[in-house]
Amino acid sequence: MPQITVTEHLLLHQKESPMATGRFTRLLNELILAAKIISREVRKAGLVDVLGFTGEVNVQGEQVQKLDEYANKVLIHRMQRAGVLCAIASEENADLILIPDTFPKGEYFLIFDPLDGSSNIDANVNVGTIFSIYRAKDSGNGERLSDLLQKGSEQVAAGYFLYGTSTMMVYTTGSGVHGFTMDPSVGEFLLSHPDIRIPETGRVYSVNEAYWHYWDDATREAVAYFKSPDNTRGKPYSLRYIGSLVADFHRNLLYGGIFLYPADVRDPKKPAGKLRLLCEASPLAFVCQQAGGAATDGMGDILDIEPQELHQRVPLFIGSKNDVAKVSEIYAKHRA
Ligand code: P6P
Repeated sequence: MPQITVTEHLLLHQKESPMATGRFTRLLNELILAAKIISREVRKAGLVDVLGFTGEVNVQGEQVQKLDEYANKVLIHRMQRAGVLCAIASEENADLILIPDTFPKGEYFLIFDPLDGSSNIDANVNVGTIFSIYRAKDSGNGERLSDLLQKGSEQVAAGYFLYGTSTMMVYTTGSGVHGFTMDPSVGEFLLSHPDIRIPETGRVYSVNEAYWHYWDDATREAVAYFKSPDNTRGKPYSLRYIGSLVADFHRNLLYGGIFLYPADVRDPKKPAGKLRLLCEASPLAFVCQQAGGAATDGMGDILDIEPQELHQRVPLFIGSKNDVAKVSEIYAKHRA
């Protein structure tokens, strides 16, 4: 296959998309540079002192891993200098990260989870970076949250980097989903998965069943469906759960399946479950929808949710269209 880089692929596709400016390409290339730097450190984790906890706690109340902190710093440093952003938001930072006046600003707003799944790093399990890109609303200079918080359907681009057996980048700008694999010998992401389509019905379900006793009846019925021999497949789905969202999502995107992180009553501070709307659910929902899949919070499409706050959490059911539709059907029945 001819070696097609992300930049070349964007130029080929930009003709079809409203981003026919070099500014978006510049944004994506800075993101790619940050991911290359993060990938280099992830690959040698264990050899250098990036393992273990910093002893600090992030805005989510989670122990911060050194690699978490490193990835967050690399992304903020690089993206503040991209010259096309008006603001940045990170899963690790409570508030908006503004662009210092010393750097040119632009019309895009970037949100990311710098290193999702980081609790797995010490066990050498895949981790990932998730990103979401919006255009700031015209009303302000893009430094007010009200200019930035928008529905997932307003995203201009979204995707993730997966630091796994190889380093991959998967993204969409609204013209399908495309996967690139890093060729370490040249340090470039090269097109390896053009036009990814998720099977309409999957064969895998991914959920942490340890929370069974904390779920409502609709959630229990949905999970029971996927492991029942009486479902439309006539046999149980396989349970695959790595505990690293990007890795679980990516496998289901390629093989077909559904990832579930339902609301549960374990933690009254997190009634909607653990995952965040803006830096996890929305970007993956955009990728999934563009690949022919779907994503719901049990009530409606993830991409239709109007965010109320930066770190808002939502239940997430995402993957093959028919499997997500089954969850929506069960939830609707229990609401009736
Ligand atoms: P649980 C990792 O911390 C993460 O945010 C996602 O990557 C992953 O899917 C989820 O949490 C795992 O959560 O509650 O099953 O351990």
